[in-house]
Amino acid sequence: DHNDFQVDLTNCDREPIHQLGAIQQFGFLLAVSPDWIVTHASRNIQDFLGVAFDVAIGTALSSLLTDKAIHQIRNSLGDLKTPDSVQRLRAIKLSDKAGDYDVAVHRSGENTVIIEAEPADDSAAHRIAQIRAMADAVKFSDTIENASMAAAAELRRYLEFDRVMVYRFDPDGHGAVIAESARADLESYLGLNYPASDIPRQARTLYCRNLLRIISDVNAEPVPISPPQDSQNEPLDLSLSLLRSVSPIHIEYLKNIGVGASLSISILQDGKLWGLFACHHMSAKVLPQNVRTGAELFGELFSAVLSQRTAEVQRAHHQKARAIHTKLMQQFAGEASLASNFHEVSQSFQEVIAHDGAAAVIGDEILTVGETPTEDDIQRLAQFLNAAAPARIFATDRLGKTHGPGKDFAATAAGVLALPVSRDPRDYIILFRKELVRTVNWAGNPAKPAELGPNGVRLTPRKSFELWREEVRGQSAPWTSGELDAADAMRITLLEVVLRLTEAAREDRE
Ligand code: BLA
Repeated sequence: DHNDFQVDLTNCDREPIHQLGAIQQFGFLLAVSPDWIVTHASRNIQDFLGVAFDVAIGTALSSLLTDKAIHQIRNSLGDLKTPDSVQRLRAIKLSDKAGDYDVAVHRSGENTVIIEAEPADDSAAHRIAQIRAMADAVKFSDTIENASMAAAAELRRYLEFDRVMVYRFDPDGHGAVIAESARADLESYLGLNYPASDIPRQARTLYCRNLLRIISDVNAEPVPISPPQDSQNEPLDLSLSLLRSVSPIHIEYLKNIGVGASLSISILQDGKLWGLFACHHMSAKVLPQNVRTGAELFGELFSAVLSQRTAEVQRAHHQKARAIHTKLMQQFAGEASLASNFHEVSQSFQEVIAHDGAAAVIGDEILTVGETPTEDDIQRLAQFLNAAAPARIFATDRLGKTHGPGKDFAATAAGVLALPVSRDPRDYIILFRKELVRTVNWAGNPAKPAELGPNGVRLTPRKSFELWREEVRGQSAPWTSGELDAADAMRITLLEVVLRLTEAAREDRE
């Protein structure tokens, strides 16, 4: 039974956080079937609609809401563009007994429509005007770092929150605070790293579908939804819900760091979660629907600017790689072999892909420039590449992890980018990057994301974001995706060149 799931630190990734069977208290929820019968209600609907939840369940929606309201809700369903769309209605009168409500409507599965409502709040409508200037601040920033800093500052002013951070994920799921704007008396989190377990996988998946997550009061009691299950014995799927209640572990986490309300806005790149605007308020805070919508739009704009900047960098890289292609073709115009030209080739590479040393493995011959491992080490590396890499480029910033002997020469060559430049036998051009010993500042020891909690059985997330320094060894600067693209283009160029040279050599023999 889903509702009996006991979350602890070993099963965080499996907690069904979209099916907790409860909502936050700042609104109410109704679920209806295709024939507009109320199948579920949050237990607090009495406070809003003047009808007890157990009376409402099983009755027609029209016994709770006015025909006009139902008409508006039904129409909004027709406007849903994708299965994950949510429609928002501003200030509608739901019943004769109550005032105006801001409403969110979406489908949950085939047979359920979820209606969430909160008292209409127009008090911050003037803030929407700020969004124009916020957009400009981001659009006219030259780098991703500056755009992030500008965005954090602008968003904090707009939300009137105590702290806004840009939290960026790395490929391992760990993350770092790359920009921050915070109330002057708060300790800064800028530059701190956090383990992947702080935001479990299923939460990250949800944030790709539902771009704004609000937790309005960490001290509020969740409001149960009744009944806990539907006719298929399943709890309601609240993936796209605005009011979705929160895992007790995450609530503890927020309390531990003194946060009263939190808001996260997803930053997506190519449909994947690149990062979050992580926003904290030190006391409880409910944000009106129109302010949330503005913030969500701003997040989408930021994502678009990010894509644009990334594309610009890639384009510049691509142009450089094409220029090198032409140059390489010229270098090999005559009869010259790869071996006799290796020095020039490695210089051409240096212009697009910075490296500390390079080697060419051509048959039994090994040529090197700059700082490289020994010939024996390179020979063994080539054997490893023959087995490990198919006919594509191979890149790692921590060779020792996949190729054991690499550990011994990590200081000179922790990073390896290898390009196969012939079919059979395998010849390679290999670029090396030396180890870059760096210090990562973690918020607490990442290997120990928790301590034993007061109740013994359950663990609580660590109490402190206190600085914990880790020295990272055996790693080089990473090969960027632009560099990898360029390397692949150059591999193809060289493959052509080498084929042509082989061809020419054969003709000479004949
Ligand atoms: C969710 N964890 C989150 C979220 C953030 C963080 C931003 C999104 C929800 C929100 O806005 O509050 C983590 N918050 C951070 C980090 C910083 C920050 C890293 O401000 C850095 C400055 N959390 C744990 C452990 C578990 C866990 C050990 O630390 C599990 C055992 C769970 N975190 C957890 C869960 C959610 C979460 C379940 C999802 C909450 C939800 O959306 O329902």
